[in-house]
Amino acid sequence: MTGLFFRLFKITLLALTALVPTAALAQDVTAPVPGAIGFQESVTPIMDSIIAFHNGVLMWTITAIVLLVLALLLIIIVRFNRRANPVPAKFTHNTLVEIVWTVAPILVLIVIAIPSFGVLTDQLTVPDGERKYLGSNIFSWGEVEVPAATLTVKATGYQWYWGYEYSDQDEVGFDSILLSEQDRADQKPNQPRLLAVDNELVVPVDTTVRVHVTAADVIHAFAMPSFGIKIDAVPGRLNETWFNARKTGLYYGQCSELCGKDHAYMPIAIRVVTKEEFATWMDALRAGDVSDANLTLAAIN
Ligand SMILES: [Cu+2]
Repeated sequence: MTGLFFRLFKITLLALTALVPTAALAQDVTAPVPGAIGFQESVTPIMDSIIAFHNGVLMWTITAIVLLVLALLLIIIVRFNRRANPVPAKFTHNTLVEIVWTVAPILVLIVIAIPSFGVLTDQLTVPDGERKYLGSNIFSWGEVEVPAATLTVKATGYQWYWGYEYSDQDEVGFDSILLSEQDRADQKPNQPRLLAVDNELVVPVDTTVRVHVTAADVIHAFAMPSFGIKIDAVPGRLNETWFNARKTGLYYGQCSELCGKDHAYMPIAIRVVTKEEFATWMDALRAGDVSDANLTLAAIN
């Protein structure tokens, strides 16, 4: 009996910790870490709005629904058990209750949908220097100013790796392939398993980057949690999204479409560097190849 009580207590505790907003989590995490809950650190206005939406409207709504259902269950257990209510009522429906339980969920969906459409629109509208974005105050109806896109990157999903192309920089590009365990141990031993790649996508910090996403064979999806990006890569279609990262560093994402047998082996690694580093790197890429260009950056291992 005591064992069961403790098990129930532990489950309740776990459920409660899942409700706590994620601010207490370790910062500077740019890759998934074992045992973590919540989102990775945000470095873009879009991810700010996603986290604000999740920790605000969504969490309050879910908490209210859970508490309401819990209260209803407790009332039923206490007031309508066999001892307290020996003669059950015979009616089968109540018009008012039926209207309420149809209308209430619709209202809940509307409350969730309105701010989420704003966030979704922001994700898919590339900045022109004039439009304003929601940022961490999703009820501001547009406050964050983002400069127009000055760099275009095209990501192509292949079976099973990513190819990157700098569309407005002489269309230079390269492939980005998962490092084998041996290569990772040799070249980048401190980078996470199944996420480290040979060539990261390099972009400058504080720059609006337009991202074009497509695929060459099957459907993939380009997802970078810290940037708030997740968009399908569909053969024959060109999808568009954007980001503006405010912090240098190495960020990891993964293909997010079940695309085939090596779906789990096509990570996305984006390296955000200073504008000067990016200019040097880009000159070297234009003049030679990606290995030469990567030599201009500080080695990461
Ligand atoms: Cu894929």
